[in-house]
Order: sequence, then structure tokens, then C-alpha cells
Amino acid sequence: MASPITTERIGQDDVRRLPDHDRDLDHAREVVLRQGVDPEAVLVALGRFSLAAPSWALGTGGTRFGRFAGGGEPRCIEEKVDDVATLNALTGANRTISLHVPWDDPDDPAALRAYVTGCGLGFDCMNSNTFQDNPSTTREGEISYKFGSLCHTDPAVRRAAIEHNRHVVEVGEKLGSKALLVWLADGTNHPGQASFRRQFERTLESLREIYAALPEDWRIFTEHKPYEPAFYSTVNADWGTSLLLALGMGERAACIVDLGHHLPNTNIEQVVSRLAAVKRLGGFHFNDAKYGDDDLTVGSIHPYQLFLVFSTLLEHGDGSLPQIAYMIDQSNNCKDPLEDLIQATTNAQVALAQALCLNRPALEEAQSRNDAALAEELLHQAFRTDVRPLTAEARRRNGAALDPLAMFRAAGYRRAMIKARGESSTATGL
Ligand code: PSV
Ligand code: MN
Repeated sequence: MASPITTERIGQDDVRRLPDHDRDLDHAREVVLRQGVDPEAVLVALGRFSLAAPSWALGTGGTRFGRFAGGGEPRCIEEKVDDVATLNALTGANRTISLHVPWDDPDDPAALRAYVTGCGLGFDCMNSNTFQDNPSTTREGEISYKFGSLCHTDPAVRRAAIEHNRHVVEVGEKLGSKALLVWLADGTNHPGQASFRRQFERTLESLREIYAALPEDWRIFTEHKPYEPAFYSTVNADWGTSLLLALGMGERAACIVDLGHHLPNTNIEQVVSRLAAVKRLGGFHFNDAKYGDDDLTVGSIHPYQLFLVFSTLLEHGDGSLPQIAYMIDQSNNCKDPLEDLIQATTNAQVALAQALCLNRPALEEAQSRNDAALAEELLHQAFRTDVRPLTAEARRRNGAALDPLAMFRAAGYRRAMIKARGESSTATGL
């Protein structure tokens, strides 16, 4: 079904907003210049930035207490791609999609690749799911991941999990992806349930086998998480373990930082710095969290932390963003799923723009003189810059919307999808 959101429609909507936008932009440029930063460089960097959309977040999420879908959700992978194409038309910054297999296991990967290319999109990392029993990965109930997958005591379960990962890579190759992301639910709920030592050894051995079978131009990413669904211990619990697993595999292995996968008060930007320093930062799963792995909208709870994460990345990239995987990993129960992804993307653009507005030479100078007050002042100056006209301008230059959320609503996208897909369609995912 044709999207009611077209480039022409976006252009028409933007025309109405241009006079105000131009005035705001002129002012923002002046402010940024005064802070010693070139606004044009900020705009160029913003224009290049892109966040992969997760195929599993295009439907309404839920908890064990229920799920309240709003209707019009995508019924197949192609409809998910249609949603991402609309998202990208609005933001200009979601140029890839990340698939989770078997939630999204294409019957004909070559045809799907052609469809995605036709929508002006590409594929980011492939995600393998060995945390749920599913007929296609657990041999019609012959084996179960109840007590783990790559770490399992039973070699037959480990074999099935390894084979599933290899299957995901094979599908990914046909789609044009270049990386496999492995998040494991493996862990324990009770002290003594399993040996930490043996679980780690078996996981590493399994991962090495997956690594050995990777195509030469592929990378593999490990994603740590301290708890959930395992509540006493997880095998890949923290960035130290994740790094050990990556180091144990080889040069093409690196670590993903999911912003919701840290114990309370962890200094995430420092974790990012450490992994980047040893060239093992593979990328991000962006989201936000109040308590645990809440999968809330990027930048909605801790915007300053997000700004510091981007500032850290710019430090490691000498002023540019390192070329790693930037992905969204959210699950939202209340909002329209696309509105949530629009906000995630525009919030990330804002945090990046703020970080780009940091006068880095001045900060380095203050740091070298141990001037803590001035260093912090410079951070605040950048963080408090109203960069929204800059992010809007970067979107406009990419042919996207000055105000993506307003445009999404005005065009009646979801209404049109409810009509086309039905009131009770639900998408695969968590
Ligand atoms: C686990 O909580 C996780 O962050 C992993 O990245 C999974 O692939 C994803 O969420 C599933 O929603
Ligand atoms: Mn994640």
C-alpha cells in the first residue's frame, strides 16, 4: 500500500514552516559560532548520521501483564520495511533495518533484499534469537533453550544454537548485512545451578565455532546484560565479560553497548571509552532506562548521559563519529511504535548535535590545566545549546521533514495502515 507520506508531501509541509525555521537557524548558527564551533561542520556530521531501525520494534511491545496493540501493525517483513521507509522519509536518518531471526526469517532473502533496496534502505546487523524456543530453531521441540543455548550442558542444544547463528549469517549474507549480533539469555536463577566457569568456557567455545564460520568481511558482536531473564547470573553479564568473549574470538569480534544493560549508576560513557580505546566497541543499542532494561525512548530519561556518550565517541573519533553500528533497541507499550522511533531518532540527533557543539580544543586545554570548573562549564554550554534548528536543517537537507512527528500525524499514516492492515494486526517481536 502506498504511503501517505511522500517526499512531495513533506516538501509542502516544510514550506509552511520555512520562514520560522530560517530565523531559528540563523540564530542557532550565531550561537554555535560564538562557542567556537563551525555550524556547517555540525550540519554535515548530522546529515551523515543514521540509526538502524529494529524490525522487532514496529509493533507494540508488552510485558507479562499484557500487550495493548493499537492496530495497523505490520503483518510481514515487507510491511515492516514499508514502515521503516516511512520513518526514514521523515527523519532522513534511519537508512538501515536490523532483523531478528526467527522473528523475521525471510523465505526469499534475495527478493527481500531487492524490496529493501527499492525502498532506498539497506540491512544493518543480523540478530540471532536463541532465547526462545521456536519450532524452526529448536527442531520442533526436540531441544529447548530453557537452560541456556551456547552455554548449555547438552552438546545437542549447543549444536542447535550454533547452527541457528550460522543460519542467521547465511541469511544475512544474502541480504547484504555484514555483522552478526549475539545477545544471550544464558544464565542462572539460583546460586549453584551451574558452574560460572563451565558456562563461560562452553559459551566461548561455541562462539569460536560461529566466528570460524563467519565470512571474511563479517564481524561478530557480543552484547552484555547483567540480568533478565536470568535473575541470579548471566553468562555475558558485563562489559568485561563481553570484552573477554570478543578477545577470545579474534580481531573481527567486538562489543555492543545497549544503554539499558548496566547495573544502576554505571558510568556508561566510561565503559564506551574503555571499549573504544582497545578498538572493541562494535556499536550501540540505543534506548533509555529509569530502573533496569526498560527499553524506553532514546534520550527520554537521561539526555545528559546520552550527550556524554556522543561526546566520548567524538573524542575517540578525533571529532568525527567512529564508523560502528548505531542501532535502536526499544520496546514501547504506550505510544504508536513509529512515533516512538521518530522520537528516538530526533532525540539522538539532538544529543549528537549538542556533542558536536562542544568546543573540544577548549575542553582539552581546560583538562590539561586541571580546570574542572571550566571543563564542566564547556560541557554545559554545549549541552544547553538549542540545537533543534540544526537538526531540523540537517533533516531538510536530506529531503526529510523539519518536524517529523507533526508530519506523521498530519498525514494520517496510522489511520491509513489500520484501514489497510486491519484493527487487530500484530507484528512479531517482544
Ligand atoms: C535483550 O534485552 C535485548 O537488548 C537484545 O538486544 C535482544 O536482541 C533485544 O533486546 C530483543 O528485544
Ligand atoms: Mn539490545
